[in-house]
Amino acid sequence: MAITLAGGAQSCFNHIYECSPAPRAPSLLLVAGLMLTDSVKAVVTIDYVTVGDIGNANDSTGFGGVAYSYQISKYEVTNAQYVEFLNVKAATDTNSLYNNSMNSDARGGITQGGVSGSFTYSLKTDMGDKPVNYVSFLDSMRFANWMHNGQGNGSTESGAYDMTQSASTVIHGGSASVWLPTENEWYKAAYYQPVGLGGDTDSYWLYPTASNTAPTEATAGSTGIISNPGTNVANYNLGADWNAQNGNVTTVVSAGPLSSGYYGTFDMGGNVWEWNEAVVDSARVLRGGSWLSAGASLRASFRDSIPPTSEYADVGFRLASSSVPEPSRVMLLLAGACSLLMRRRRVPFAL
Ligand SMILES: [Ca+2]
Ligand SMILES: [Ca+2]
Ligand SMILES: [Ca+2]
Repeated sequence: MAITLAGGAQSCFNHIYECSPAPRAPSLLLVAGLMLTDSVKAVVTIDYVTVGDIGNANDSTGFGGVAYSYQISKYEVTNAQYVEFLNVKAATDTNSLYNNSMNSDARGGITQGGVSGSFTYSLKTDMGDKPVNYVSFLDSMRFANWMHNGQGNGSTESGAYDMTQSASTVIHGGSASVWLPTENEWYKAAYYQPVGLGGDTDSYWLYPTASNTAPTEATAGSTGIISNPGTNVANYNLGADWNAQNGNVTTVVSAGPLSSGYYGTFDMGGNVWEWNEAVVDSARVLRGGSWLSAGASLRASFRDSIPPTSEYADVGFRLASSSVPEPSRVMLLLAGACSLLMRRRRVPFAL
């Protein structure tokens, strides 16, 4: 059910409040080197982590088992990354990749200038390294297609997803190189850690911060960087107040590495809910909770689902990708290719 907050943001989620642990003292100072650099690049670079531990069993919830190695993005897709997408693919925004609430809502991060046919998009102050929001499942699939197709003029309509199919059921094709995580891929990256490698007794944590204890609520400095980074911190439950908002998105790296999941992902609990490919009654599934959510929403036992066209201030996404070959294998392949090429060309010198 949609609710409207005093700040104008909307959410479709019921509040399930719970007690939070006492805030802890900050134990980590972020340095400038930790901040994302994507905002200054002309093209979008996604940082991925590899999720191995192939063939793990499901959690007691029935989720989390994945029989192959894959990559998942370390951070939620940011406004800086999405604005690059808009500037090349939404001069005429026939697919509604842009939502005016990205401008009108203080928690949105992107403005639109010009007229249809020559729209241009810019980042709002301090919003480049915040997760993009007001993006539907459709927008997220189109972003994945564009990434799959090498960005630039790459198509948004095919590649990972065939956009002529129903948004209520379409999933990525087998040849996709970039896609939205399946629910099991998302779940494993968020909650799994083998018991023999420091994980919980059943190898699944309750929260995506490698913990069974509800995270400390993040607080924010004046530019939206989490001001109490450290162990088991997440942006949820309206704790991150800045830019005159009661609860807001925060810089995606700023909870610090001590609050990441076992595989090194950030903000899988809180900041923004994240789309995954699962389907429930023609709706698409969200996981992880948001800046607005009570702690229960961050748990492994919690999932929500909303129509694929929904766009809210507390919903964004991250990407999955195929595993890259190990460096040693790449070198072997390159060496083999060079050797073959030299033989074919019969050249006596090195390439
Ligand atoms: Ca849209
Ligand atoms: Ca457990
Ligand atoms: Ca999140």
